Amino acid sequence: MSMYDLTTHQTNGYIDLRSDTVTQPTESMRKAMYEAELGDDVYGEDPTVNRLQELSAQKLGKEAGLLVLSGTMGNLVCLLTHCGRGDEAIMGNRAHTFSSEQGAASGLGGIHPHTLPNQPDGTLDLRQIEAAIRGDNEHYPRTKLICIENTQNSTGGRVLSPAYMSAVGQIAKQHQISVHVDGARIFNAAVALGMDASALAADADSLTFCLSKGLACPLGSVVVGDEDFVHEARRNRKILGGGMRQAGIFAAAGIVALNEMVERLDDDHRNAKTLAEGLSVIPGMTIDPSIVETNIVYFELTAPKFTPGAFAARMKERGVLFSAGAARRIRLVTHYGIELHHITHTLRAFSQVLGEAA
Ligand code: TLP
Repeated sequence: MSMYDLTTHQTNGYIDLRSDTVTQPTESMRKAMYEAELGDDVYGEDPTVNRLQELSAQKLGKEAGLLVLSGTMGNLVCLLTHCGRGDEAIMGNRAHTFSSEQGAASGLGGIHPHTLPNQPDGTLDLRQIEAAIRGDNEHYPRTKLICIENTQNSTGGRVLSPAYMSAVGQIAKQHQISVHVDGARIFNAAVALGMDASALAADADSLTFCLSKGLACPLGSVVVGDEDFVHEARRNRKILGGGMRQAGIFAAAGIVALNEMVERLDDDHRNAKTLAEGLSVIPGMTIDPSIVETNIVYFELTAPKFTPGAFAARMKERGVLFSAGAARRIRLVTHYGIELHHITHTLRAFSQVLGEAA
């Protein structure tokens, strides 16, 4: 524990705003994991995995679910299921599937990404989507898929509305192609909108959501879709080495997460808003708090005295952790374990460090 005694749920002693992936499992998750009934899931015989998959499908309004190890694995399994080699998938130039998965879709699947610019609100322009869908011509790859990310991480955890999701679904239907939703944080979107996540998945052929972000599980994501899709996705999970045995040991935490950890995401959103509003009055950085809708806050470090790395190092000395590379646009993420008093401490530390720079 650091000299500040800052956090209740993290073991590193920092107010760790690097990501919601740093969350630790709750007491009831640990208990459920200890008590989980297990079987061999490659035989389909782990009752806890089966329960999590059914519960996930039910929450997202789909026929079936498939437990995978990570969001990256879930997205890749889905892309491989929708597309063959040389097929094209439309996605945002700031989508996680495009920028942060090592180009896995093309590297491992031969899938050709067709990127469109993410708008500041996280969406892809509907006319641009329509225009990007290829006609039948022997020169062209075949367009098979539209990938949408909700919430959209790198534009600031932006929430895509059910109306937008269904407009994308309509376009896909007209052109007989599919929609995949990278819903790593779909429950953040649902809670921000005050609706069931199923309303956001209604027009998706597949969706991946993460258990190991704001929902605080130690690992895991779930893919949902119809029975036939999940049957094929299961084959693709296996070829990627994702066939698991007594996986109920962590599926048990997933069940607790879906039952106990969704509604509290609202606390993370409120804390993110408070953080953004506090940051907006500190000289040396710029931020528009009005665009903070969920648990992700981006600000621009304008104080010329600091490189992002030097700034992060000074904040770390004051007990606050965030990632900083070369870019002056810096991300902070709120999550389980970050409470209002941590936000207050963080704002004070920002003021002090940037005050030195004035
Ligand atoms: N995001 C991580 C990093 O990879 C950037 C984070 O800290 O935000 N889709 C979205 C929208 C994501 O944000 C992430 C992870 C993933 C997929 C991949 O999930 P994992 O890390 O479980 O493979």
